[in-house]
Amino acid sequence: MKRALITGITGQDGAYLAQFLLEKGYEVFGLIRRTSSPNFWRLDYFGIKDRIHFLEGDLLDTESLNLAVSTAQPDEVYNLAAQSFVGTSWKQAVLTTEVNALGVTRILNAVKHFAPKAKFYQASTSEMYGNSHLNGKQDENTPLHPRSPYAISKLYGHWITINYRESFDMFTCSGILFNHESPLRGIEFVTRKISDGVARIKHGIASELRLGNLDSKRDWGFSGDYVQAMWLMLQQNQPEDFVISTGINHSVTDFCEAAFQSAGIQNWKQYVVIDQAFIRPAELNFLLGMSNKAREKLGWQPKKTFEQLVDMMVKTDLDRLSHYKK
Ligand code: NAP
Ligand code: F7E
Repeated sequence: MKRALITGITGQDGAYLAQFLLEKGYEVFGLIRRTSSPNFWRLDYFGIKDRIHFLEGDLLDTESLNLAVSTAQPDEVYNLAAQSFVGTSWKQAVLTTEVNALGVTRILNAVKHFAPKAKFYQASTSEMYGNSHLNGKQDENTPLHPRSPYAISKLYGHWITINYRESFDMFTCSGILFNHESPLRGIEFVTRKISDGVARIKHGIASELRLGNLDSKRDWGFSGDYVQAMWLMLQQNQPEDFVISTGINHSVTDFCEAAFQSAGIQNWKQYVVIDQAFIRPAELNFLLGMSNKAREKLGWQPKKTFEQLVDMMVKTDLDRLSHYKK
């Protein structure tokens, strides 16, 4: 039985990955932070909480990571933990950097010392590109030009992962994943904010949805498809970095339109209010990923379409809020 250690197991991708690895017969260890109230709603969604070995730890705390890695003795480590919200990264730039940049070095050191043969996955991001592109698209060779403290911290995580591969002969991979969503997405991200907001409007418990920049475009995929790519990267004989994306992008406007349509609401524009509070100090206007390398070498491709993803998110939020229905 293979053993996997997942940091960020209580997050969106952590829950999908844990479910996926358990189905594959892995023994799954999850790093969790000490919190004043439990945060297992995503693992409960899959009913898998009792099948995971939880280890207390924090990417800010070296000793706890050393202990977690030496206890789990993993074959594979998936470093998904992060301060992952771009908007917050301007307000908490130092914390974001401590967790997303130095945190990667801390866990890499723990792996190097306590499980040197383990394969390591780092959750890198399309945010590292900023507005940089080649012919309107981004792939593994596109220059990086991060435009937020989040993206800059992730750039460090990306390069330290590569550096440990080149310096210490460790099996480390960096997955450059474009936006991926699901009904388990955090409520502050625009897709879930929209699906939740649409459900509230449909049930008569809200009358408007306040958003920022409706013109920005993202290459949105489904988290359940993307965690499979993480696993595939670690099943290769040689460690490499891969872009994971759908190759199709949509604007925030498109997402709104599809979401209101899923709920059967006409004239959606009357419900959307532009609020300056959600406009970012620096924006990424356009992301569109080319995942040809992953499709060829990993045999990976996304299964869920944009329309299916939006519909799934809206229907789940309609169900979740149905008891509030007026
Ligand atoms: P998420 O839902 O925000 O989950 C983040 C996880 O990190 C949570 O489990 C959180 O724990 C944990 N965490 C935060 N700070 C920590 C710390 N100091 N020590 C230990 N754990 C900590 O994020 P996600 O969407 O699943 O994304 C997973 C990873 O992929 C992140 O690294 C993100 O930056 C990256 N990424 C995401 C996307 C995307 O579109 N989703 C795209 C590219 C890259 P709590 O539950 O205790 O808060
Ligand atoms: O914003 C615009 C916003 O916060 C998407 C993270 O998982 O993916 C995610 O980062 C777009 C931006 O995601 C609102 O300005 C408009 O252009 O959902 P988001 P993100 O910033 O793309 C990358 C790949 C990651 O790595 C990150 O961890 O939507 N937008 N109005 C809004 N965004 C939010 N959050 N709220 C709004 O009201």
